Amino acid sequence: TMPGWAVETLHEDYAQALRIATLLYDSETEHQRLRVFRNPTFGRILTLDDVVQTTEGDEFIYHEMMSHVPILAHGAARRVLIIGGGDGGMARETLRHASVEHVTMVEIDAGVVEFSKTYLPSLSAGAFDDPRLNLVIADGAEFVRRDRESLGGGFDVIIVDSTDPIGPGEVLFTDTFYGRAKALLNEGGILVTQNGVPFMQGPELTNTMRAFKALFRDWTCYLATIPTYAGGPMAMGWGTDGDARNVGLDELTARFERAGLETRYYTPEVHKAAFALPRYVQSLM
Ligand code: AG3
Repeated sequence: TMPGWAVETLHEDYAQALRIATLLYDSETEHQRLRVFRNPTFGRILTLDDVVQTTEGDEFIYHEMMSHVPILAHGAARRVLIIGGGDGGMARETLRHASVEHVTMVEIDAGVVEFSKTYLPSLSAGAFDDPRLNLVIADGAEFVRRDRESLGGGFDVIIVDSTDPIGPGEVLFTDTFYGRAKALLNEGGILVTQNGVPFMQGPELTNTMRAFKALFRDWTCYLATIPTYAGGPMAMGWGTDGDARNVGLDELTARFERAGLETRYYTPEVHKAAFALPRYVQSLM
């Protein structure tokens, strides 16, 4: 053990340690151990079961890339479903799109939402008060069993902002879950998932891509490098029966400007480039 450091042992042979300048919160919720501490480089850091979920310093990369890529690629997304995302960062970025009329966010752990509002207010930045947001405290795997009629319609974009496939998040990586999520997509809808860092968590990507291959006409992953998800770029799974992946740079640029988004990582060029996959990643899918 390293006193004064938060040691993450998500991987068998590799650990990362973050210095705890101030411990702000440490408790067990109904579902997981939740901790928040401050680190001078990354700001406040949220861990669940000792795995880094988000940090004030680098969360923008993850949240911008998981929301703006599918929403701008879709081009007319009105209804978005977020599975997980209790800290509110994904809802915040999604609701930046004036064209998005409705967001349903399904989080299993009310403790994470309540706690994030207090200890990580910059993550949600008011998103929980947006009248377009419908927050549901439920198991995402159960929620997707519902039919679209009972949900007021299908969704144009579904974002799975989960933990890693250990603990409560495990069911969000199954073929059954992906199939049910797909059934809730409108025509041309896009499913985007958090698939870990391929260099460190190869089987996770392989498993999701195998499932997507069977479900979607267009399936792949795209990449973004998030410093505290150590080990190289993270993979975001992408599945759709539409053509959104082929939207050209000029059109994406026009949509981005029309949306008037102020971003810190996302640009239309980064969007296009994120789909360029190194050979070792291709080999996992
Ligand atoms: N959800 C993704 C956590 C992934 C951590 N995994 C890892 N280091 N491989 C984060 C929730 C942010 N809203």
